[in-house]
Amino acid sequence: MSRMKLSRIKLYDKPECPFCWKVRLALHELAIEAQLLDSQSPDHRPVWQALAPRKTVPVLVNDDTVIYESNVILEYLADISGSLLPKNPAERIQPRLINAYSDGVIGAALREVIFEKRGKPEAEWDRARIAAGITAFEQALEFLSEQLGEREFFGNCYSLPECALTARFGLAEAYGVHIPSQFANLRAWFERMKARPSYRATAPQSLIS
Ligand SMILES: N[C@@H](CCC(=O)N[C@@H](CS)C(=O)NCC(=O)O)C(=O)O
Repeated sequence: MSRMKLSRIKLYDKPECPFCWKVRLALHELAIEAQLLDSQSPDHRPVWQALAPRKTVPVLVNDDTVIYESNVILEYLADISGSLLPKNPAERIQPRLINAYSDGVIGAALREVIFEKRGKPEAEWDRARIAAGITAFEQALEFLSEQLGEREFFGNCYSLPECALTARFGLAEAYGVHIPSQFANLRAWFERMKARPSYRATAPQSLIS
């Protein structure tokens, strides 16, 4: 793939946000250069907030183009690069569906664990909430495991679900939630994703140091 020099692209970012991480993965995999701007810094916060109607990250800016939804960002990156989604419309469906499942189902389950543990001493954790989140996560993995089967990727190439689920599983692992051994195909898939240069290059520093 040719390396695109598009460093005028800016990404208003937050390292531990799974939606931001999936965009960082996409940028790295596509070799698109972007300036990562910390949305929480006093220099960038007012600009970011003015751009994002729901005050969420990520926000991608490319000249006059402003995109404040991670999935619209991914579709845009796929459009400008010609990669990240299969070419055939019928084959694009599966990666888009798994990406939506990652946001909606996997994300909702993990949120219970991460929001409960984050910034709290262990003694104050609501263990029932954490257990419910882990159960929901493991149930959701059954569908993903079936969908992946013995394939290398969820679609016919590295695409949206690889970005979305790598970020989700990476954060899960950091919060002590692991893929159970019965889902050997998902475990192997995640190990392959972690072995790609994009993983270390885009992971929040707090996860890899
Ligand atoms: N649907 C949005 C969701 C983005 C989102 O919820 N981002 C969270 C961080 S993970 C956020 O910005 N929360 C407000 C904040 O952190 O100030 C997207 O896909 O971009």
